[in-house]
Amino acid sequence: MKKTDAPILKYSAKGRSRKIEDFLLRPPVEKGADQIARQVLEDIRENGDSAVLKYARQFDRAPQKMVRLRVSDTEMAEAKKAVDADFKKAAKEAHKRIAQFAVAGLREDWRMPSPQGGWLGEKFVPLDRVGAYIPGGAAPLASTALMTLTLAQVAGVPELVACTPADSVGKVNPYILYALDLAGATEIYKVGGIQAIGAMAYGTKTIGKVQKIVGPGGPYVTAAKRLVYGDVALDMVAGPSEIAVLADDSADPAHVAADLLSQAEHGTGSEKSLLVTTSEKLAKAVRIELAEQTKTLARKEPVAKVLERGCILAVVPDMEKGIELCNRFAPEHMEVITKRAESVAKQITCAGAIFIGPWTPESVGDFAAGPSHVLPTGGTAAFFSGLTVEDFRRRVSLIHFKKNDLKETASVVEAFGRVETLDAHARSATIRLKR
Ligand code: HSO
Ligand code: ZN
Repeated sequence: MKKTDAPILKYSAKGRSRKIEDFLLRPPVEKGADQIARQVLEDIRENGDSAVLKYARQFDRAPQKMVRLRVSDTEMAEAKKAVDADFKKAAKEAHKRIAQFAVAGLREDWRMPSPQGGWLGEKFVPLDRVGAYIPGGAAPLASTALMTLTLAQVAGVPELVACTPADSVGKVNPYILYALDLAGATEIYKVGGIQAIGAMAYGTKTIGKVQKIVGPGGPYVTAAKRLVYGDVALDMVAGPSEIAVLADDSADPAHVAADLLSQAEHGTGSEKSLLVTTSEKLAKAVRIELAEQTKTLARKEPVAKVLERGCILAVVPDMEKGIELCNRFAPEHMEVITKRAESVAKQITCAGAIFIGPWTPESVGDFAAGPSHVLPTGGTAAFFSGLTVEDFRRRVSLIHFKKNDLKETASVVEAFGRVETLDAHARSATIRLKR
C-alpha cells in the first residue's frame, strides 16, 4: 500500500476504530481564521470601501491598479461574448431545471380557522436584497452562481447582489459572469473572502448592505459569516465538499472511485471522501481504481492530499451498520449504490442530499439535477439543511381574531400575564371585553 492509498478499515459491532472516529470529526471553523476575520471585519465596519479594496488587493488576487469593485456593463457584455455556445446551452438547461425545482419548493400562503370565527395563517414574502458569495480560488464555480441566485430570482427578490474575487488582472471569470446574469444578478462586485462578507453584511458606499448572505466558502468566509450573524441572516456552514458512498457488491468499483474522486478534486485538500461497504472485495477494487483514475486527472496534487488524509474505505458487517456509520458522518452528499437503494436511502436521515441508485452520480447534483448544491458540510447536515427557495423569503405569521376568539382566550392571556407579572398584557385582552 502506498502512502497515497486510502486505508481500508473495519467498522464493526465490537469496539470502534480510532481512525474512523477521527475521520468523523470535522472542526467547523479553523482556528486562526476567526482572529483574522474579526480584524478585517472591524476595519471594514469602520473604513468601508477603502478597507474592502485594500483587502481585495491583499487577499484576493486583485491587482494594485484595480479601483472599481463593481462589474460594469461593458465587462458583462465582453463576458457574454467570450463564453462558448456549448456552455451557454448547458447553463440555460441547468438554470431551467434549478428554477423548476425552486418553483416546486415554494410554499403557499395558508390559513386555518380559529375556533370562534377568526383565522390563523402564514404568508411568504420575498426578501428585498440578498447577497450570494461565489468562491473564486481553486476553481471557477459558475454553477454556484446558478445554485444560489436562481432560487432568489424564483422567490421574487428584486435586488440580487453577488460577490466573487477578481483574478490577477482584475477580472472575473466570464463563465461566472454569464451564469450570474442568467440567474438575474442585479449587482456584481469583484471582491472575495472576508472582505466580501463584511461589505455585504455592514454595507459600504459602493456595496449596499444586504439582508441575507448565502453561498459556500473556505475557512475565512465561514469564519466571517459566523461573526456577522445577526447583522444579516445567513444560510449554513458550507465548506469543503464531502461525499459518502454506501455500496454493496452490486456497485461498480470504477463508478464508486470516480464519485469519491469527484469531490476530492475541489482543490482545498480538506475535502472528505468516505466509502462504506458491506463488501471487502469492493473496497479493495475501489482502492485500485482510486490510484488508477487519479493518474488521469488534471488536479492530481490536491486529490492525492485528500486520498492521503481525507479518504477512508470502511468495511461494515451489514447494511444496518453501514447506515449507522453514514448517519453519524452526516455528509454533505450521500450516494446509495446498493440493491434496493430506495429502501436503504429511506433510512439515511442525516445528509445534505441523497443520490439514490447507480445512475445518480453526485456530479448531477453539482451541475444539473435541480436541487441547490449549496449544502451543509462538516457534519452540520445533522442540523442544517441545503439552500432552498424559501431561504429567500420571510415567513410572516397572521392572526385575525373575532370577538369570540378573544373571549375564549382572554383567561389564558390573563393567567400568563399574572405569572409573568405583566399586567398590561392581561389588560389589553380584558379591556376589550368590558362593556
Ligand atoms: N460540490 C460542490 C459544488 C460544485 N461542484 C461546484 C462543482 N462545482 C458543493 O458541494
Ligand atoms: Zn463538486
